[in-house]
Amino acid sequence: MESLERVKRIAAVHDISGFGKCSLTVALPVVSATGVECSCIPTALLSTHTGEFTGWTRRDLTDQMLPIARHWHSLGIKFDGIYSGYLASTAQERVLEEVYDLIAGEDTLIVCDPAMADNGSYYAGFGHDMRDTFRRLCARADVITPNITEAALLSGEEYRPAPHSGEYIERIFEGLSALGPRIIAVTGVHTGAGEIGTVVLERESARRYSAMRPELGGVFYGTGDIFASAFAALLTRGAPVGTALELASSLVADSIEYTYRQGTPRRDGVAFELALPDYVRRVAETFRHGG
Ligand code: PXL
Repeated sequence: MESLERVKRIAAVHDISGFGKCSLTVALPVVSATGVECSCIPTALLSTHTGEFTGWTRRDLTDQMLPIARHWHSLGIKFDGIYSGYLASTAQERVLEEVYDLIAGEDTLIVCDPAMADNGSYYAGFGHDMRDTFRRLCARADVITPNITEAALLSGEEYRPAPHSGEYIERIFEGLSALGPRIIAVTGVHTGAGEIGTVVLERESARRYSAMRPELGGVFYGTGDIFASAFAALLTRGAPVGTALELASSLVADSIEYTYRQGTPRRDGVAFELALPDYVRRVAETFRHGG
């Protein structure tokens, strides 16, 4: 019988927002749909995400994170990737570092999505101390996936809504490179020609990649999380950077298109469920041909 590829495993460290399709409610299905196992360490439990909702409930789960990681460590569970996102507080920086020490091996891919801001503003309750936390965490990561607001904050560049010139992006790449990650993916980049998408710098080869699609206008919540979840899982499974970028970007673009056609409220999240079957087919096709 043909030998089967070993299923890779990711530990996803994000909050769980019960409604609104972001963080773990996106990471779990998208990582799984990529053919990668998704274990999780929840950082906080909220009733909804904090964008455009008010009155959300929230419980900080800092005290659960290390006991979970210690238990996994005691069981000898190995992780091919650790993919983190929204943190409940800056105090979780130390905790995440300890999680790495407990469950990351030599070859574990560390992916950090510095989820703290969008459209020029910090998320509710966050400020520059969270930026400093993410600067340090990005230094420990192999891959980072900030949106353009987060990339500007982390690199020390001024935030610009749009358009984003090549020269502006290069300055951002330079600032983020100084933090140390090998692969930098900046989402929500507007070229100014009615297009929006993601630009990637692979530092070792100095190669730049870009995936742009026509812009539909406005904010679609959760798309950064969909991109980062797919990109993290594809790289963990072994896809080359350009392939991972194209596949993750198609999933985001298709999810946005379905949402646009459905006309559902933006804050409810995007209809990625409708885009997953095509994504799964493309992923299967990619890995049939060896990634
Ligand atoms: O999508 C990022 C995100 C994650 N978690 C929470 C959020 C947001 C964005 O607003 O509020 C709780």
